[in-house]
Amino acid sequence: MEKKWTQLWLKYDKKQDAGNGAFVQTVKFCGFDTKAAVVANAWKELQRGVSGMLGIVPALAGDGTENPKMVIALDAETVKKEGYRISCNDGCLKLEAADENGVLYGVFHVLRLIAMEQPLSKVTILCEPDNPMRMYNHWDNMDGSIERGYSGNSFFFEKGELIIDERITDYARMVASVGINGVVINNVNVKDEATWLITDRYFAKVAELSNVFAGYGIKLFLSLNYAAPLELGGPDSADPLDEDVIAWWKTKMAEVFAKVPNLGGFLVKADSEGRPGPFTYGRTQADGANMLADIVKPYGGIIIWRCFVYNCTQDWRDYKTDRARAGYDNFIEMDGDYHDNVILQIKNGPMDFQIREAVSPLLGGLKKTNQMLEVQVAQEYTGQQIDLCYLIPLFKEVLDFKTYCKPENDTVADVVSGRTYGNKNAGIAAVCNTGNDENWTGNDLAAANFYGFGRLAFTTSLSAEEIAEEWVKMSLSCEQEVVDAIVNLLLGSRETYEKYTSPLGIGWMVTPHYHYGPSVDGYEYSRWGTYHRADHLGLGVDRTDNGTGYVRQYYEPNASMYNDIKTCPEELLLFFHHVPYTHMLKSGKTLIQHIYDSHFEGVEEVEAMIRVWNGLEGKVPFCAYEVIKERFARQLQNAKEWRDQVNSYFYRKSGIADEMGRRIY
Ligand code: GCV
Repeated sequence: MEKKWTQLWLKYDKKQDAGNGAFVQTVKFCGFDTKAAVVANAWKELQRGVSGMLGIVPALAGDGTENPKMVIALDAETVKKEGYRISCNDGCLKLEAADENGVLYGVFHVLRLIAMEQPLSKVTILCEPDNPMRMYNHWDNMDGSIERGYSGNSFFFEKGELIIDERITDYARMVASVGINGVVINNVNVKDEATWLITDRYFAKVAELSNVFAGYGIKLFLSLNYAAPLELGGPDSADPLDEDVIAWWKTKMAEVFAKVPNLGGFLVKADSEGRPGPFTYGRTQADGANMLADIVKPYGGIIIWRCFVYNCTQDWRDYKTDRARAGYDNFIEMDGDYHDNVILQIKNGPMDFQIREAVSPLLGGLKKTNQMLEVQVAQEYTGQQIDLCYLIPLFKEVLDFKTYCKPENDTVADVVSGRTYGNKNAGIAAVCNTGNDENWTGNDLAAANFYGFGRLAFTTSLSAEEIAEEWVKMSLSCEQEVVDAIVNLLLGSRETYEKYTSPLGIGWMVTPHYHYGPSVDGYEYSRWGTYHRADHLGLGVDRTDNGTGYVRQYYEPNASMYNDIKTCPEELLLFFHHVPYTHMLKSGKTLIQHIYDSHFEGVEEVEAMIRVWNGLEGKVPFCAYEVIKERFARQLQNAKEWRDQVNSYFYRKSGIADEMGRRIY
C-alpha cells in the first residue's frame, strides 16, 4: 500500500556526497550490542539514510575488520548521559556515546550533516543534552479528535482504540531524531475512554505502543484523570488523604507498571478548567501530587503536575482578580513541599500561549521544587498552522529570560535544565502540532516548529536561525538562495503575526473558543479572565502596584522595571499598564498611531512574504509549494480581517484619526 504520510526532514533524498560516502561504508560497533533495540534502530536508520542520500549501503564490520571507516564506541567516562562525541581522525569517523540514546542521537547527527551536504571530515563536536527531560505532549482524544489540533486527526487514536502502525514508528523516528525522550500520547483533559487507558481494556495496545517508543529511547507517559477512582469503580472519592483512595491507587499503579513496560509516569491537569483535583476535597495541589508520586516512586515513575490552575468563572467587572497572578498564587506557598519525583509543569507565560506575554514568574520563583517549562508548538493562538509563525524565537526569548532568582545561573533555561538548583527531574515539554495529515503539520512550514522544539530542547544554545537553516536544508532544499529566502520568511514571521493581531502584549482579542481570527471584545465580558480593558481613553491591564500587583511576583529588578511605565519593555506595555491612546512611545508615535501603523504593516508584510514564496515555485517540492501557497492566501485574508477589525475598533473607541488618513471602517 502506498504511504499516506511524508518523511519530513528524514526523507533522505539524493544528496551531494561532499566526501561523506568514504566514511560510512563500513561501521564497527564497540561496547554496544547491535541487537539491543535502540542500537539496532540506530544502525537501521544509518543504513536507510546513507543508502537514500549517498547511494551506499553501509556494512557492519566484524571484530576482525581492519580499518573500519566509522567506529561507534561506548564512552560513559567522558561523555554525559544521552550525549555523544563525533570526531574525524586519519580517515576514520568516530562516534562515542555514553549510552544507547547517545548512539541514536549521534547517528541522527551524522545523517543531519550528510543531509545538509556538510563534510563529515571537518566535524569535531561534543553534544550533551541541556535538558534531562525533552517531551512532546499530545492533546489527542481517543475518538481521534485533537484538542487544538490543526493538521487532521490523531495518529495515536481512532474511534476509541489505539492505532499501532508504521506511522507510529515514523513518528518515533522523527522525534528521536531531534532528541525527544518522553511523549504523552493523550490529552490532559482526560475524559471518557481515556480514563480507561490505565485498565485492562487498553493495556495490551498501550504496551505495544510503549515498546515502539522504547526502541527509540522514548519513555511513554499518559495523562491521568485525577478522578479515576470514582470513574473506574473505586472509592467514591478522590481525596488524596483518604486511605481507601490511596489503597486504590496503589493497586492500580502496581497493575499499570506491571502491564506497561517503559512507562515514565503521568501528566496531570487538576483543578483546572473544570477538571477534578484535590481542591474539591479541601486539599492542596501538593497533597494531590505527592500522593500519586509516592505511589509511583517504587516503579521509578514521575508525576508531572501542571500549574495551569486559575479561576475560569471570573466576573469581568472584578478588576482585582487577575488571571496572570493565579499560577504563582496557587503554587508558590508550597514550594519545597513537593516530593522529588514530582515536577511542576509551567506554561511559558502566566496567561496562555499568547503571541506575546510576560514570562511566568513561577519559573525560578519556585526554588525548592522541580520545574519544567511548557510551551505550545501547536499554534492555538498563533495562527493555527494556517498563518506562518515560527515559534523558536519566542521559545528562545523565554529561555533567555533572566529571572534574578540567584546571582548566577538564573535564566529560565538554567532553571528548567536543573542547572540552577541541581535537580535532575527537570526539562521542557511542548504541546505538539502534529496530526494525521499527509504532511503531519497542516502547513508544511509548521514542521519547522515540530523539528525546532526538539533541537532547542536538546541544545538550548542553538540559534533560531541555525535551527531554521537545518530544517530547510533537510526538508526543502540545500540551494543557498532558497535556504536564505525560507529562513528569512521563518525568522520574520512571529513579528509579522504580532503586528496584525493583538498589540503590545495585551493578547487575546480572538474568536472565542476557536481562537483563530479577530473578535476584539470576544472575551471582554466573559468569565475567562482575559480582558483588554479598553475604553474611550486607553487600554491595557494595570498589573502594577496600583493595579493587581502582579508585578511583585517577579524578583528585583524585574518587578520595578515592569512596574514603571518608563522602564517597562514596550512590547509588553499593555500587559502591565493601562495606557492612554495619546501616550508617546519611544518611536515618537502615540499608542493609537502605533496600533494603526503596525496593523497596516502586518498586512503589507504578509503580502511581501507571498511574493517571496511565489518566487520559489519550482525550487521546492511541488506538494509543499502548493500547500504553503494556499496557506499564505488564507493568512492574508486573516491578516486583513485583523487589521480592519482592530483598527476600526480602536478608531471608534478613541475617536482619534489615523495620521496617514488610511482606510479605517
Ligand atoms: C487542553 C487552553 C486551551 C485548552 C487547553 C488548556 C490547557 O485553555 O484553550 O484547550 O486544554 O489551555 O492547557 O489545559
